[in-house]
Amino acid sequence: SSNESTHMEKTLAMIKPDGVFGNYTDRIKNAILGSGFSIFKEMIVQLDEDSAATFYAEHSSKSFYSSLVKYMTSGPVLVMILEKENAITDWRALIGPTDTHKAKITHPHSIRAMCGLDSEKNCVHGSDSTQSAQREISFFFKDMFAGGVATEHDEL
Ligand code: RTP
Ligand code: MG
Repeated sequence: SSNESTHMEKTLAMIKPDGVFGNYTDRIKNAILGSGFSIFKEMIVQLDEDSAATFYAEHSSKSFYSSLVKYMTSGPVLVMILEKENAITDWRALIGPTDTHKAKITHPHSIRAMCGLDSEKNCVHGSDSTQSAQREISFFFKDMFAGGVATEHDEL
C-alpha cells in the first residue's frame, strides 16, 4: 500500500534528569506531538553508572565523560521511541545544538533553548544516525529488533 512506501523511521529520544526534575516533561511531549512525531513506546529509567557509561561509550575518551555519567545517573530519565518520517534528523533538529547557550542564540525555538542549562545539562538526547538509533532503541527496549542489533547490545 502507499502507506508502506513512506519511510517511517524510529529514533530514541530521552528527557535527561535535569529535564525531568525541571518539570519539562509535558512541554517536551507537547513539542514532540506538535511536530508530528508519535510516541511509540516510553519508559522511565534510573540509569546506573554502568548503563550510563555504556550508553555514552563513544565518549569514553572525552574529558567530560565522567561528569556526563554522573549527570546521567543523577535522577530518572524518560526514554521514548519516536516515530515519524525522517524521525532521526527531525528530532535532532527539534532539540537543537548540544550547548544550551549556543542553542538559545542560534535555535531559540529548540527544546534545548527552552529547558537546557549549559553545555552538559541540555535536558534531552537524540540518536544521531540510523545505526545509533537501532543501538539505542535496543539498549532500552531489547525486543524491538530481532537478531543482530540485540546481540550487539549484549556484547557491550
Ligand atoms: P546527545 O548524544 O545527548 O543527544 O547529545 P549530542 O549528540 O548533542 O552531543 P554529544 O557530543 O553526543 O555529547 C553527549 C552529551 O555529553 C554532554 N557534553 N558535555 N561539557 C562538555 O563540553 C560536554 N560536551 C558534551 C552533553 O550532555 C551532551 O549532550
Ligand atoms: Mg550524541
